[in-house]
Amino acid sequence: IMSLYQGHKAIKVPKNTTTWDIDPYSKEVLLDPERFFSALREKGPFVYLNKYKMLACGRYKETKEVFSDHKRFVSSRGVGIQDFKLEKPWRPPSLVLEVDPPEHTRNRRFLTQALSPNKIATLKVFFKNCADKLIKELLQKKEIDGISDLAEIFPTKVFPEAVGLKKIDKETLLGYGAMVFNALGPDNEFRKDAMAKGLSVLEKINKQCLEENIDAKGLAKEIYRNTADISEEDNLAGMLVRSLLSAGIDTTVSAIGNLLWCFSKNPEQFRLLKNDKSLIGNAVEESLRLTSPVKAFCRTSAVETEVSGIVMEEGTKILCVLGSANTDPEFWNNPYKYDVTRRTIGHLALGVGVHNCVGQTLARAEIVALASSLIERVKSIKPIGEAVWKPNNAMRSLERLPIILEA
Ligand code: OVM
Repeated sequence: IMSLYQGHKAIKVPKNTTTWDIDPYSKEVLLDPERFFSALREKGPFVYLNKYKMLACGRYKETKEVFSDHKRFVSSRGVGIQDFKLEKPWRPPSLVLEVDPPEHTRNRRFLTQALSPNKIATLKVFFKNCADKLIKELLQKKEIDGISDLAEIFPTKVFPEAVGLKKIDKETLLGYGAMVFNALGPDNEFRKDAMAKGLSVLEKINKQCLEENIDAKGLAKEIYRNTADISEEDNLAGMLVRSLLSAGIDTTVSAIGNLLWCFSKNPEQFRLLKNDKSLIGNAVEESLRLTSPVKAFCRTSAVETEVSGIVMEEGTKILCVLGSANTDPEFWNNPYKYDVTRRTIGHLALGVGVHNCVGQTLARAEIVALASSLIERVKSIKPIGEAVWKPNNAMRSLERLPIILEA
């Protein structure tokens, strides 16, 4: 008899698997993930979470293996702890994030076309001009909050314009992002808080996805154009635009905040960058690796299967901790060091396999534009107070980062 537990099947402890009482979604863990990561890796290829009756993995090898095999480890049953086969999700499932091939392959192609490197290339000057303008303004203020004055401002300004969103404000975008990512966890205080803003945000988001509210020049219009023949089908284009709004804001806000955190904590690395601008791309990759803005996604085993000697039953939820894989000492030398000269290749911050981040060219273009402005215009980034992290069931982002930008 199958019992539903925390929205998924309560699995039995697999043979040779350590059990663990920790709550990965507790405030303590969310605010200090690195201790959780190293303990998770120490305990074996997979651990059994007693509190959730599911598995978690945080070693590079197994995290990559699970993520790379979309046939055995599906996304269509949800990439949070809820199993969509057993419980109704809070919103209609995403047509890319929460679906498997072959549907995924077809739907993703519409996004790939709209977000292709040559389309993004035309946006780079716009991003850089916006970044320059913002940094110039902030240099006047000197003492700033790296999050509310910078990380939250930049993507919420450039992204809606690039995508061609006519009717959307920063608070709605950030509020929706908080819902989407906190919804991946259990129904704890963080999920409840995010959902409390609920209906009004959802209404605005759905409205924004309609063709009439989309600018003719942006990337979203491209999606409407490319799906024109088949778009009566279930609001296909609108749902794909919704994916841009879900995945495009919180992620880059977090990535930029975390990059500033890396810079402010490692002034010698910032100086290295100022002396050699060719390292910028790598400095961004290294911040993605070290801080993994999307900390974890789940997969669900579609069949009974085995990984690294651990046999898991059908319907097993696995919390794949990307942030932990990205700091696994078996794979990375000195993994907790922010090192802009490291050959940062193979990190899992943007996923791996068929679901790897479809917006990554756009995301990187935004972050690199901002990083370039910083190293060109700012002499140093000094912390002037405690960095405060913001608990979130799936993201690793800052609430506050008091810094001084010195010209
Ligand atoms: C989506 C979606 C939502 C959240 C994250 C994401 C990181 C995608 O709705 O398609 O990818």
